[in-house]
Amino acid sequence: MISGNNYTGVTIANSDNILLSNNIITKNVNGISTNCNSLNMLNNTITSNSGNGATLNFGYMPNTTNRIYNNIMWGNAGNDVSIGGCSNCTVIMDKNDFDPLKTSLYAYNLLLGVNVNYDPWFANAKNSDYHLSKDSPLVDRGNALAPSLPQQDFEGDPRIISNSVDIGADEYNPVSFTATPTSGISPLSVHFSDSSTTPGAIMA
Ligand SMILES: [Ca+2]
Ligand SMILES: [Ca+2]
Repeated sequence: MISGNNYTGVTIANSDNILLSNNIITKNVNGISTNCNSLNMLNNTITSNSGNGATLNFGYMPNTTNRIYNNIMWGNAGNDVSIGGCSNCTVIMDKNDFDPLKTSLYAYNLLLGVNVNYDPWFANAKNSDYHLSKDSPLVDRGNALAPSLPQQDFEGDPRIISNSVDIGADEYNPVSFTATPTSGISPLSVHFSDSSTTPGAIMA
């Protein structure tokens, strides 16, 4: 998780062939800023930054392609996503979550697929828990055929669980859980039940 920076959480400058995936970039001033060629940006969660979310500038190298797939760029104070500098390149944006009223998208060849604008239903954003909730509209809404799709999500879950890949850094895993008792008398007794819809044993 990249959080709490006073200026920009992630800056990528003067580099090419970048793969940026499975990052949670939150509560910085600006989330991410690039100036590069051939960016593959997949399954990041960029939210709750007090400035802009993703400011993606691309270089002048001709005939390069930048691929922006399956990212949450939502809930930032400024623009969720801006694209510029692409005077001779292609930018593909598909299956991302952002507010179209908080964008600035200019590219020589901009290919917009099916992007969405949904509250991600994070588990507990106030406490920086950016797991997707069970009923999040972003579950299974990503593009599973995106080039360079990672094998795992940000915490090591398989990148595709259930019908398809989710949007954002987290793949919702119905059998994963976190238990953090804050009070009680030892020994604590905890009961688990399996609400998953796919076969498999619970390990506890
Ligand atoms: Ca899924
Ligand atoms: Ca997960």
